Amino acid sequence: MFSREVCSLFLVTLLLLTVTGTKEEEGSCSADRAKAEESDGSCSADGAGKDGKSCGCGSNALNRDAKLDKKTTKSAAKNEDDSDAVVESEEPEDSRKGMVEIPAGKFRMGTDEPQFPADGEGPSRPVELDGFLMDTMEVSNAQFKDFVDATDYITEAESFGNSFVFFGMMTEAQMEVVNESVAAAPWWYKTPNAYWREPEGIDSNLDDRWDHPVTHVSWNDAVAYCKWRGKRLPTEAEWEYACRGGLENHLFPWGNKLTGKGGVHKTNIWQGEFPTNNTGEDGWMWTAPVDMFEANKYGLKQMTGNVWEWTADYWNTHHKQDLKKNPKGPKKGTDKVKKGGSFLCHKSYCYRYRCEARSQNGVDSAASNLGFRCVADLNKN
Ligand SMILES: [Ca+2]
Ligand SMILES: [Ca+2]
Repeated sequence: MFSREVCSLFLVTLLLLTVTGTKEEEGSCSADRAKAEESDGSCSADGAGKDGKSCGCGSNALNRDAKLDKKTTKSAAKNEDDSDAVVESEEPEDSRKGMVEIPAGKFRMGTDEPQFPADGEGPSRPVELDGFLMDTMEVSNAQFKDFVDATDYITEAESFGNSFVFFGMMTEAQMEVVNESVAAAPWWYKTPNAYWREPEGIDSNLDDRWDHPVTHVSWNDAVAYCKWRGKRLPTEAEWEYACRGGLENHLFPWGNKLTGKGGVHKTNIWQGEFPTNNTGEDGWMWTAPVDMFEANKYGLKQMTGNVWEWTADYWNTHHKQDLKKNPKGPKKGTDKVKKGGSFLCHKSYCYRYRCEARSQNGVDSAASNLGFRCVADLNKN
């Protein structure tokens, strides 16, 4: 069902015409960050690289107002669910299960060696944070089901009646009902009836994926879930600090080498040529269970890879270099910051499975590769 063989000849042809500029991925990179993986150029905040070509998986283009290759005439219903109306229903003590304490401290956020300067990865700047608790894993489908069962919450993808699905995940029957793709990233299909419980639309289910990360959740949905658990979304600073796991100026949560001894994979990303050849060498074609792969030194799993993770902060690409304490990002904005990259990220096309990497989506956006985890304040018992 979920294999690359589902791609029709037509689609592959379309994509090959669209996708240019991919290059071979190296199996690993130097332990020296300066000699570590090189990217093939900078990208703009909307994912466009040199010559205007997309240089990401295109998921930052998956906003509700995204330009589609065939204009939609269906207006989306507004989700009337107000996250403020979601009542905290769990005992905080129980909701703290599965969390670890991230110690207070100082770190350097961002980098002076940005791979994508237009994303606002730099400059490196000092940040001081209070300690907090963080979910060790991405929120799973089973955990989200508990929330929906208890609250009858309706996600925004359900209200809109569609979500963005990566074409390779769909069966031929599912692809037949789709007639709109994202102009800037044609491997993303606006798929009727796709939502967290039916991630590829019709005839899809979570039978073998209850322990995988929940997807097709908007920022508003994520906020509502965390609130119900008595938690909140992490700020971008908290997320990045936690991702680094106490290491300074390293690319990944575990260090600078992408893979371990013998080429052992450290996270779930894309091997092969994006977007048409997914070898699944790391063991997973699409999402992986949230407890897979090694934890970083703080005990956190899959901070990079598997699914992108929403943060609380509004998107902004200009950062001051003075010391900030518990920064919360810009006061206003439109898009929200997401961190960590996803199973669709490949070095040649979306080298964003790094702690300082960042991207953005609108608050009502949802997609196959976007999830979240929650944090909580230490002083809230
Ligand atoms: Ca993979
Ligand atoms: Ca992740």
